[in-house]
Parts: sequence; C-alpha cells; structure tokens
Amino acid sequence: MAMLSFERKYRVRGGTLIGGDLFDFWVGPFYVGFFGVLTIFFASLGTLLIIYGAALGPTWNLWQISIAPPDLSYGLALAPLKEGGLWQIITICAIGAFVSWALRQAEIARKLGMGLHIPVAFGFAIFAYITLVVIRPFLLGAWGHGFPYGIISHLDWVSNVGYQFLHFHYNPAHMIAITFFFTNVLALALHGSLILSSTNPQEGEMVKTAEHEDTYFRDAIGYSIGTLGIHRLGLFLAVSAAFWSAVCILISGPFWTKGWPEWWNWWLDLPVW
Ligand code: UQ2
Repeated sequence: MAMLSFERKYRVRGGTLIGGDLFDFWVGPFYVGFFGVLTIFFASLGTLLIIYGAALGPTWNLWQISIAPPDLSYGLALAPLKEGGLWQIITICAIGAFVSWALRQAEIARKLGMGLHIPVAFGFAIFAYITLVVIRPFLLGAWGHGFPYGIISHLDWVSNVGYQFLHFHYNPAHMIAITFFFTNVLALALHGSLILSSTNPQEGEMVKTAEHEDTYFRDAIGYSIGTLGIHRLGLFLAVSAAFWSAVCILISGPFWTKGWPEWWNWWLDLPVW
C-alpha cells in the first residue's frame, strides 16, 4: 500500500509502553508494536476457538452458531471446554485483544505527541463489555450470567434478561443510556450533514469554511457550538452512552432483583401526596 509523502515524518521511534525498540516497526501502513503482536495473538486464538466451538455443532448456520457460557451450576469455577470452558477462554481472548488494542492506540498517540483521548474513549466500550461478561456475572456468582456468543442467541439473551425484570425500559439507567444514544445520533447527523454540505456545495460554488458552518446554525437556531465544541459534545455523548449502558445492566440483578416498573414506587410513596 502506498504511503502518503507526508507520512514519513510521522514515523517516529519511541513512545512505546513496553518492549522498547523490539517491536517498534511498521508492516506496510500498520504500526506493529508489542501490543499489535498481542492483539493479533488474542484475536487469532479467540477466532480459532469460536470456529472450533462451531465445529462441535450442532449447526453451521451462521445465524444459529452459538458459544454458550457454562451452566449456572459451575458458579465461578472453570468449566470443561465443551461445557462453557470455550466461552471462558474466548472471553479472556476478547478482553486481551480489546485491552491490547487500547494500549496500541496509546502507543501511537504517544509517538505522535497526541492526547490519550482515543484509548480513553475506547476504554468505555471495553468497560461496557467487561461489565456484561465479568463484573456482573462475578457479582451474581456464576459465569453462566454472561451472554452467549452468537448472532441470534445473544439477542435471545437480551430479550430474556429484559423480561426477567418485567419491563426493562423502566430501568432509569437504561433510559439515560438510550437518551445518550439517540442524542448522539442527532449530533452526528447534524455534524455529518453540515460537513458534507459545506464541502460539497452547489456546482460552481467554492468549498465553504467554518464561518459558514457557524453562520448556518446561528441563522437556523441562534446558536453554534463550534467546530471544536461539536467534537467535545460527540465524545461526551458517545462515552456517556457506553457508561450508562454498563450501569443499567450492572444494577439489574446485583442491586435490583424485582421488576423495573416497581422501582418507580419511590415516586408514589413520596410523603408529599
Ligand atoms: C455547530 C458546529 C459544528 C457542527 C454542528 C453544530 C460550527 C462543524 C452540528 C450544531 C450543533 C449544535 C447547535 C449543538 C446541538 C446539541 C445537541 C445536544 C445535539 O454549531 O459549529 O461544527 O458540526
């Protein structure tokens, strides 16, 4: 793959967190690094184990393949490979790959003298995943509370856990998470459309600048959050969506076992009525 002429000056040594110069090189356009090697190791092993799990049957139908966590009776113990042990090792591989990827992002950011915003932001997504398959199952006392790795099966899991709490949409943290997801969609739709509209103007028109973008929103709604501001807002909305998603599933079970509609009885029970 071709390297753009200006890229060479950004190929700087150092900034590594571990391993010194040992893995401080590029393969084509890609930085490798110790964590690049680690990511490839975990991702490859995890993928092979998923394929092995699929080969154990009972189906090759892509939609129906599923690697299930151990039965609840295994508690927090290690399970035999074909009894959920595969799920446990695949989970370790997934976390290993995600964390290695975040640390590779950190090394690249350090090389370039950038802030660590990207690995920190990605960290919220990792936190949400770890909440689902480690923290919550641990608090509930069994790995069997993790979700199965399959396209349809993980949807069934979400549906079942939702009904276990009668009506999951009454979970206040779930409400907050959804609000952040939807607001994030609105913000990115506004931002994406604004950028495309100013960089793809009418035929014969010049590409527009940030002043045009500011003026558009001042004319339309009396306020522009600014070119830096929209990205701060986007980061906040995205990271908050991941955070409250983790909170809403973490409190379901370990901290609230009844139906979520019932949680709102505190409102009806207020003495002011
Ligand atoms: C903006 C701006 C941008 C943008 C967008 C806006 C020039 C390129 C999208 C408009 C965004 C506003 C007013 C905030 C909306 C608030 C929520 C919670 C969705 O002003 O500055 O920069 O991309």
